[in-house]
Amino acid sequence: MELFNFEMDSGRNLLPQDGIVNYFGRIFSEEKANNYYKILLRTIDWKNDEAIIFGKKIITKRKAAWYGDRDFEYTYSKVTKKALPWTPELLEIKKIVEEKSCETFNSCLLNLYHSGEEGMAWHSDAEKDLKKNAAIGSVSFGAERKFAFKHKKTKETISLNLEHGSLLIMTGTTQTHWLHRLPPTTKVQTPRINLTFRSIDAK
Ligand SMILES: O=C(O)CCC(=O)C(=O)O
Ligand SMILES: [Mn+2]
Repeated sequence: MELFNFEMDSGRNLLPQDGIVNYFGRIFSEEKANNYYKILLRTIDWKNDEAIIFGKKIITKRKAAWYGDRDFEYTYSKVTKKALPWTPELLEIKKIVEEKSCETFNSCLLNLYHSGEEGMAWHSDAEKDLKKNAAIGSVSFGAERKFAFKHKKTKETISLNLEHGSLLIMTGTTQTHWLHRLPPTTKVQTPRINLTFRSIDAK
C-alpha cells in the first residue's frame, strides 16, 4: 500500500536508464506556494552568484544562497560558499520534502532567476563535497520553467516543466550519467525561485 501511494505521488521514473528522477508535481497549494515565494524573496540572503570560468571570475545575474545544518562548505564552479543557518520557512519546506521523498537532507542551495533570460547551463551536481548518489530534492516557486536532462554518453534528452510549488527528486546514479540544465527563454518575464535540498558529506 505504501509503495502504491508513493507511485501515485511521484509517478514513474522519468529517466529511461542510469538514474532515477521522480516528478511529484505541485506539492503545495497555490496559496501556500505564493506565500513561500514572497517570504523567500524577502528573507533569504540573496547574492549574485560567482563562478570562475577559464580562470576568469564571472558574476552571474542570477542570485544564489546556501543554507545548512551547520556552516558546511560547498565548492562549485571553483567558488566556495559557507552555509548560513536555516530560516524557519526553509526548515518547514525541508520537512515536507523529506516526508514526501522518504529521504533526508542537510543543506539547501537556492537560486533566484529574475526572468527567463537567466538560466543554468548543462552540469551535474556531483561535487566532491556532496554525498555520492545521495538524493537531491528540487522545489520550485514562481514562474514555470522548462528543465532538461541529457545523457552524458548517448546524448538523449528528457525535459519537463517545473511548476509553481512543485517537487522533483533526482537520485541513484543520475548525477553520474546525466547532465541537467535550466534553459534560458524569452517566453518568461517573471522570477522563479528554486531550492535544491542536498546532502553534504559531513566529515
Ligand atoms: O533551477 C533549477 O531548477 C535547477 C538548479 C540547479 O540545477 C542547481 O542549483 O544545481
Ligand atoms: Mn544542478
